[in-house]
Amino acid sequence: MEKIYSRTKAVNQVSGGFCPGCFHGVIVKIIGEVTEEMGLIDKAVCVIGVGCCNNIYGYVKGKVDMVNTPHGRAPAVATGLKRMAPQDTLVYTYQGDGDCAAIGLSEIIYAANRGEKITVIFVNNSTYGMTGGQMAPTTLIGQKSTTTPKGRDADDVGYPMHMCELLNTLRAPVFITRVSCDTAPHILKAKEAIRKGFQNQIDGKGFSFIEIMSSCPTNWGLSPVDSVKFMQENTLKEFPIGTLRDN
Ligand SMILES: Cc1ncc(C[n+]2csc(CCOP(=O)(O)OP(=O)(O)O)c2C)c(N)n1
Ligand code: SF4
Ligand SMILES: [Mg+2]
Repeated sequence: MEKIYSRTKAVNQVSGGFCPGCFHGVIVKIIGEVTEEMGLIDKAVCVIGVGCCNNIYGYVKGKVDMVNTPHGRAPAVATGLKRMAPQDTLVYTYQGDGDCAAIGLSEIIYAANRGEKITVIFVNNSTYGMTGGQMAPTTLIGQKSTTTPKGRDADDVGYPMHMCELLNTLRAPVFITRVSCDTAPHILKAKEAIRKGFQNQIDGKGFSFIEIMSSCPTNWGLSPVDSVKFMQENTLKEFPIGTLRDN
């Protein structure tokens, strides 16, 4: 599988893929920047989950190789790709919290436990954005969703799941970190975390997991500015940013 083309840009200059104020767009941009800055455009394969993360398609189409996977199965598909492709292929998944922490929980746990040499970019916006705002595993206690109209009640549906902490119980992962998009300095740190996750693959190290705290103004029913406030006053308290492991 040898690539015979050469490109200079990792992201198309298009608009309209995401709702106004949604951080998916920012995350796609910084992934593209890191891919370009590290000279990895011709080596990258983006393995896309199902959800609003699917909209990455329009941005990377024709720029970076990609595979669209069934809901939750991105780590399994990435495993096959990484094992079969030349060693220097950069395989990363782009997944939401519904995709990665609900329907795909088994895939992510076992890929991490096997220490697959892939990078997982996990966007936590505490909701099923694409399908209209149902409760996700990461929905906060008391947070309203279409399936918890009175707010999430732990007695009924349990507590928010912390994917970084869960994966940190396994031995194999080499890099587990939680970053955020709520401020410009945090976005720069998120970009550095993506760079580190990609560098780990170049260096032949194991599984890297980057959780990026995000928002969903549309389904939270808040303006973009109020969504950031909600993140700072609520989501980031439940999901504090920080690196749990860096081997
Ligand atoms: C097998 C299967 N079950 C359910 C769905 C419906 N579905 C599409 S996206 C989605 C949730 C996406 O939420 P998340 O992964 O958090 O992404 P977001 O849109 O919030 O970025 C669901 C349940 C589906 N496409 N396939
Ligand atoms: S529905 Fe939510 S997660 Fe999806 S693009 Fe709109 S704001 Fe972003
Ligand atoms: Mg989500």
